Amino acid sequence: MSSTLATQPAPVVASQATLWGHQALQPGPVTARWQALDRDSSVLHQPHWLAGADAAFDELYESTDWRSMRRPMYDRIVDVPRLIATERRGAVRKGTALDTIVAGVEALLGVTADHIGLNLYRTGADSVTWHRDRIGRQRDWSVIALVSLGGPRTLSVRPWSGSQRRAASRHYALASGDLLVMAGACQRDWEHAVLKTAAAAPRISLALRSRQFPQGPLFQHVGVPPLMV
Ligand SMILES: O=C(O)CCC(=O)C(=O)O
Repeated sequence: MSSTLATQPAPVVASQATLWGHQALQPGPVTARWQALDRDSSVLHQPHWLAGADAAFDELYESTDWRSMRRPMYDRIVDVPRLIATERRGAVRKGTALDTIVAGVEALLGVTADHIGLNLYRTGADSVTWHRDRIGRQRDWSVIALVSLGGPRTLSVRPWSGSQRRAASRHYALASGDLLVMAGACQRDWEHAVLKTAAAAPRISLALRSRQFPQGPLFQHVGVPPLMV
C-alpha cells in the first residue's frame, strides 16, 4: 500500500460485506441486455456479475500501488479527488484477483484490455467529474468495461453536447460485483461521471479499455444496435 493511502481512513468493507461478496472469486453469466443510448452508443449493466467481489476489493486495496495525482483546473493545480493506479496487461500476475477479473471481462468482450485503470474512491467526497475517455473520443466505437468492488456508487451518463443534456442523463446504481460496459460511440458522443455524494463506503472500480473491435459473446446479444454486430 502506498504511503498516501496509509494516511486514509481504513476501509469499512466489513459493514457492508455480503455472503455473496465473500464467495470464491468467479465471474458469472451476463443476463442483462444492452440499453441503447442512441443509434450509435449502448450501455450494458449486469448486476452481481462477480461473485467474491468483496474479497477482491480487500486484495486490490492492499496490493495496488495507489497514487494521488494533481491536475490543472482553471488557474490552479488541484488534487484529483480519488486514488489511481494503472497496470499493463502483461504485468498482471497470474492467479491474482485482478487477473481473474480482467480475464473474465476479456472473455466476454473477446478482446485483450489495452489499458487497465483502477480508481479508489475513499469516501463520498472522492469522485470523477464528467469526462469522455481519451481512448474513444475520436472513434466511432470503443469499448470500456467497468467492474465495481466495495461500496455502492452511481455512474451517470449524459450527452456530451446539446441543450437537453440534463433530461437525457442516465444513472446506473453500481454495487459490488457489478459490471457496466459502454460500447460504440459512448466516448465520442456521451460523457460519464461518478459524482460526489454525502457519504459512501470505499469503492474500487476497474476500468478496462480496448480499441480492438469486440467480437465476444457480449456482442452477440439480441438488442445490440446494428453498428455493433
Ligand atoms: O469509477 C467508475 O466506475 C468510473 C471510472 C471512470 O470513469 C474512468 O476511470 O474513466
